[in-house]
Amino acid sequence: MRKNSNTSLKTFCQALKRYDRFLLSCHVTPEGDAIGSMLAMDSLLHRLGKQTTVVCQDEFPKRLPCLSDKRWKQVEEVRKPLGHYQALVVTDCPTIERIGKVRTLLTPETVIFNIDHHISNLYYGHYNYVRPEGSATAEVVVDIFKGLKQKPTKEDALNLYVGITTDTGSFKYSNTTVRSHQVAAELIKTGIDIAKINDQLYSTYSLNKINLLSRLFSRVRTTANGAVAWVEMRNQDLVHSGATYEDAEGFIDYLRYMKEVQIAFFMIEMPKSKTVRVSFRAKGDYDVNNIATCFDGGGHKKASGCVVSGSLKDVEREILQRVRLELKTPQK
Ligand SMILES: [Mn+2]
Repeated sequence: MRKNSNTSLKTFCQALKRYDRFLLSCHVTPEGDAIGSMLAMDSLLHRLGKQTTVVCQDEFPKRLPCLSDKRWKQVEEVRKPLGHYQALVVTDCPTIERIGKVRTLLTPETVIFNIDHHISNLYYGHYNYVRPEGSATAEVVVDIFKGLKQKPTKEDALNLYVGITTDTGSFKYSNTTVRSHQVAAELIKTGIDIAKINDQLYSTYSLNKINLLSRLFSRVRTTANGAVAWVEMRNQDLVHSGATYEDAEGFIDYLRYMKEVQIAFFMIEMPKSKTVRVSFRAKGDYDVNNIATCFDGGGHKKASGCVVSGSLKDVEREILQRVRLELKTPQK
């Protein structure tokens, strides 16, 4: 029976203890918070004597060399018969669709544990522990460690710290709270090397990436006296710069760094599918979760995304229209 609402920490932790064979997964195109949270949950369940398998639709991202890929499996590599796994732990996914092809490993009997911090979460689990006030899912996972009376090891701390620091933009975004810092402080006490972690996370650019960025920078557009900024990435940009899709990750933050900008969006032309992936950032009172939701996407107030079908030109027009509406009526 699905609950469609939050489960108390106690009930959530007790329920975790009842099962023995777990799959753990996170969203497609996984990033620091999704992976760090999932790996920490894997370690926690392992310590409680559970059998666990970590599985994701996509490859382990190359840009996270500070995290370990040794537990990582893709769907084709999971050889156990269907129904072998009793439960699935999902981290950082507002909807179950976000795990992509991992859904093919589930049966109607699979018990779903949903751990997340997205405000747009649909409470799709049999057990849901969703804390939108958490800066990162990793912060929510720390509660679960406490609920099960376990302390993060140094490796768990590394995984969780990466989740928090990447989701808070190195503790700069408005989702950063006193608690994010407190949790980070606890994690740092295990002896993790944060200078090294930060270098591994951010000092990673290739010349190809720099060339891609220079193409994108040269085309940034603004409207509404600079309150809205946007740019599109075309397949051609990758061909000419030799860069990859991963190299474009985080580009939207540069738009956010512009002084007058209140709402920024970044459109990526997807190969062959005639769809455009759009990410949004907001400052001040503006809410881009609202905007993404209009296009069947979602996320957070200050950071969200969606996939829209159509040509870059059409999508740009539709998005700009909706962005202008938000600019007129900011959500408090
Ligand atoms: Mn997250």
